[in-house]
Amino acid sequence: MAAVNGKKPRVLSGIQPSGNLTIGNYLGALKQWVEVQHDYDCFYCVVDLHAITTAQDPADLRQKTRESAAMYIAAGLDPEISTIFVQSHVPAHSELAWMLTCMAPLGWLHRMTQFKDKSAKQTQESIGAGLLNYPSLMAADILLYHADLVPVGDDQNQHLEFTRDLAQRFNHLYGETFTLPSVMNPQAGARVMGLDNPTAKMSKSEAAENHAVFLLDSLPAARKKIMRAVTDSHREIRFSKERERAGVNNLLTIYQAITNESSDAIEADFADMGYGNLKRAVADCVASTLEPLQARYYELMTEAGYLDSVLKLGREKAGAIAEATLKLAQERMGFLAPS
Ligand code: AQP
Repeated sequence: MAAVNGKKPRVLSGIQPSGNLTIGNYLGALKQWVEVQHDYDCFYCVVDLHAITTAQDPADLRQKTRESAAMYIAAGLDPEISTIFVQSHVPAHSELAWMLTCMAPLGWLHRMTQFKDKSAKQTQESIGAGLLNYPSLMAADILLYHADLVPVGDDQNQHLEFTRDLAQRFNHLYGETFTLPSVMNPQAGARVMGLDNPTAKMSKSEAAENHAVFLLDSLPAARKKIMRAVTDSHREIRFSKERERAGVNNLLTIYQAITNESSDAIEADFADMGYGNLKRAVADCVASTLEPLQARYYELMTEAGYLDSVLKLGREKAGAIAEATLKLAQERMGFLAPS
């Protein structure tokens, strides 16, 4: 997408501070955020309001929010270029989310795969209404900034479609107000699967020990998890959509997302090699990604005041844009302006 009238197209995305970030979050989201930050006007938030759609311990939530923001910078986001902020610091997110919730048909919300998956893990009594309304909040995040592009893993594509549909509905009812955003998925790594179960998406809130490599895992621990990854009883190393070959496909995908090599080149490199070689190669490239990221992260966490100053600046920049959009949407919907 090219700049229009000298203005760079806008990007918005976020990650929930609902646990420790995984290489799935990195390869599906963070890595492309960093790659596009010079070409677009980028806004990246730590989406704490989304995190509370499942139960969170208050002290943990506060801590994970700071850690996630630090991880954004450690992964390569430059706060002088990208706007980094905490979602709850900009109240317009909650306010527009309510307005959109009131317009969101229940049928659309009930069709969301993430809601079905996450609610299936809870009892009917413990599912909060926020889990169902999650996509309306995500729509508010995106629409407040008139984002053109939303870089995410492909598990979020359905929510992006929902956002477009809701924006269209609003524009149709109340007049042209919101920009329709497009999804941006990485070419490789759009869905990293669990190392212990390669038919399920790798998730930060999944408890099983060998499920995910976390960005703050020690390098030996990360290596160990990859060496233990579930594979199959075949020998050939090639990309495959077959369910029973999902483990090897996942390792190749992680390798490709990090090295940016073509599928053909990777298959040629691993021809005549065994699964042990593949796992070692994946462990090496994951370790070389984690090492500098962790060094920067721990440095940042000791720089007193720096993170707070980044988040304060982010809140001011994001808040100004979000407030203006919210005001316009409120006017369009018929709210009486305060005198
Ligand atoms: N396994 C994955 N592969 C590729 N991308 C992924 N993302 C998440 N998991 C993978 C992308 O990371 C961004 C932030 O996701 P999120 O934290 O907002 O929510 P999520 O998609 O529900 O991520 P998790 O890790 O599974 O969190 P929990 O366990 O809390 O639900 C998004 O761009 C997402 O696509």
